[in-house]
Amino acid sequence: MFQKILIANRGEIALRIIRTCKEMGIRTVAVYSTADRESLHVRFADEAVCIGPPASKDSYLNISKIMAAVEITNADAVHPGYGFLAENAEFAEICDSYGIKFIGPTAEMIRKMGDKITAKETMIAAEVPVVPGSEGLIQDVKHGINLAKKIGYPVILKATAGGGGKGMRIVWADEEFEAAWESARQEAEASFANAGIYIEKFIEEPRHIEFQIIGDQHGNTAHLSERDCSIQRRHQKLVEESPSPFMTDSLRERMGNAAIKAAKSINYEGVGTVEFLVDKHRNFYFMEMNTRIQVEHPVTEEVIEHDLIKEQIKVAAGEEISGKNYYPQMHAIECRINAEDPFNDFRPSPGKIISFHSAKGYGVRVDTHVYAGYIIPPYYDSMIAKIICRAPTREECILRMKRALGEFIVEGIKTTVPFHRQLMDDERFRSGNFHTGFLNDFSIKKIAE
Ligand code: MV4
Repeated sequence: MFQKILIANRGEIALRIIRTCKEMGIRTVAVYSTADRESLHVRFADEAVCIGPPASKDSYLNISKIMAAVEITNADAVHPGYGFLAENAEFAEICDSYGIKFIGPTAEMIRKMGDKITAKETMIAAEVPVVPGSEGLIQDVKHGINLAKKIGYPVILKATAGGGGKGMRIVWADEEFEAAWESARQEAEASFANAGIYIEKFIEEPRHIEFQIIGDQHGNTAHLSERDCSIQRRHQKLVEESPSPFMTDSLRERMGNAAIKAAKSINYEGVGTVEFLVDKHRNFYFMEMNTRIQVEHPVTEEVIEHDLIKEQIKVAAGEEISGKNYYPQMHAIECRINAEDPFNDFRPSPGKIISFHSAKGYGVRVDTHVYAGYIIPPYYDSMIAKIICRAPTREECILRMKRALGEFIVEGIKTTVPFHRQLMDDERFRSGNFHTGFLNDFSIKKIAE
């Protein structure tokens, strides 16, 4: 087992990793920018190293500074968390060349899944269902229009270097194709320095259902069931839950097998997530694979009763897993609390937290790095807490979440708590009958909260 892990991240995930390391008897090193001097991850780690000024590119994204921190503290492994360098193949490679274990898959696996066309080709070869569409990139407008005709409108254009909605365009007819293609290319080039675009049939009103998977270094792979992440706004997830209200035993069996096939096709090592689109007929299609621990991993932890960070560290250290799948024993819902104003288009609301009262009590978990007096810096993402509730049924879980949201009090900044309170009361949410377009129709009522 590792002696000392450096956590190349900040915020709640850095704390989350430190907690598990402590329980495993592993020493921890925090790194921090000058904006994060007062952060809890700095206080709770055994050692802390300042790696530069606030801008991410000069600190949390700066590979040389992180490697310097690894060297001076003698860490033998790096946990990248999510975001920042978590899916940076070059970083994984550099760790490897220094003899430092990158807690995650190999650089090659990250690269294969990072390029969406390569990922899709890999899935086709592994016989994992993918959305019908072009094999390879669109060469020019004429080629694209021909493909669109063959696939049948509506189609969706996607950036091969993308993910998360950037460089995506829906096209409904020939006449719209050229303008959509030009703007998708420009956006992809500007965002990823890669203008490659591919085309797929546009699946209307899909659900986003993802499978948590785990693979060890001995060839064993298992799935840990699904999370439904259909409640999103501009490709930012706001609520996740497990099991999916849309799931059936037979669909879970089929999707779980597909997720395992996807992971096995690249001999996947570590924890990862296979994302699927699911249409109203319960057809499912591989969308992408995330080669990191995700924000919403606690939802799975609560329903299968395992610490995923611990499992991740164990497989990184070479331990073998049983290879058996895990099924939800409970219902769990996570609400992401962001420092944003839900009454003003979710505008960021950084600043000082004057008072803070967390939600507590039976079946409630809050993962957060904030406290009364903490100043939320404007440089990083706006998530300040995750409230995770669990209960035997979805109905009880929603009631518990309402109760927890009612006692979660933050003063000094705006948060998304009022949005979640209204969502938990929404008939359509409560019915479980929603898809990824749900929040386009949902409008928050202006009330004094
Ligand atoms: C799609 C799709 C419909 N059809 N692909 C959004 C982010 C990126 N990961 C892929 N996305 C989508 N791909 C086809 N062929 C609809 C979406 C999509 C979406 C997917 C999951 C969650 C929320 C979404 C919101 C809008 C569009």
